Amino acid sequence: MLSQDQIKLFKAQGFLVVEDVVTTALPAVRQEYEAALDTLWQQWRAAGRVQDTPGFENRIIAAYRAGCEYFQPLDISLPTREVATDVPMHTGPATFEMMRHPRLLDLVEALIGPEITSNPIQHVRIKPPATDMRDGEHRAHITKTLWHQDRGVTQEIADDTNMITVWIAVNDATVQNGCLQVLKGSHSRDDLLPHCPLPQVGIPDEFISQADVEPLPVKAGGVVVFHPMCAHNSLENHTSGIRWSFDLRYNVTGQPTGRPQFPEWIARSRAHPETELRDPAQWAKMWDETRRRLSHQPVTEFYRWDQNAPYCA
Ligand SMILES: O=C(O)CCC(=O)C(=O)O
Ligand SMILES: [Fe+2]
Repeated sequence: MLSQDQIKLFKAQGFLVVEDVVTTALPAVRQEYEAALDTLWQQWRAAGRVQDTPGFENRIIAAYRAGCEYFQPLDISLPTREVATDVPMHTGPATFEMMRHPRLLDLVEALIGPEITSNPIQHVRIKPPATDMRDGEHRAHITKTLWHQDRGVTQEIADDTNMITVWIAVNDATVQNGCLQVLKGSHSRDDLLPHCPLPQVGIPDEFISQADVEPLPVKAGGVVVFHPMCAHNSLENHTSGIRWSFDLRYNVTGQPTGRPQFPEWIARSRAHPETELRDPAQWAKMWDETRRRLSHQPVTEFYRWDQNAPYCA
């Protein structure tokens, strides 16, 4: 899947854009999401909150405008703070198949080796146009994402974990609609850059040298892969349509994921193939059990940053 030159480039720069990785998985994923949104839509329509609107993209934008919460029911993880007994999330089989797409796992194997765990820090991000954003909208799943390193938003317990992020473009990601940007050279630093915890965990601008910023457009089906120390953000969506991505993470099996309260599973094992999870129903069940367990537990805070640090003022 990756050439020796691509592997070398990833090691040298801490990120890599690879086109056409999960293209064949996307039609089924789109269909699954259309159906999931349709179920929500029927409820909102029955409650008089939205009008009749055809099309996934139009419905997402109309839902945001109407204040209908589409993010959590379509996300592929539970919230990290409060987990209510009935909090929804998406665990459809097409999405599971995308997460274990052979070309994607070949790419991951080329970078972290053949014993691969699917890390539960993972999200869908379906972003409406910036012109629709409400004042005070800071959620990184809905609006632009501030500069951060993924290691900086994970518990310290995973600081030595060999992990990569695989960011999947479901529609073409462009500078106009809010693609990712990376800070070149950031992955090889010894220490994390400072982050401030509010309103969205982020590295203050004074630590970002504009000359080192590189936007990373990628076509639908392509991915951006990056190292947990590679600082990145995303641009605002200045189009009239949505920007849709998934971000998945994979780590070497047996190492801490950074979110021990959430389920992990073996996506590939050359040594013990019988341990691989291949059943989407099992994946859904793991999350159902996690929801049940966490809804009875106190909330765990997981950021290491102090909002009273001088650079956060
Ligand atoms: O898509 C975005 O806006 C940000 C994604 C991100 O931070 C990540 O994939 O780690
Ligand atoms: Fe990130």
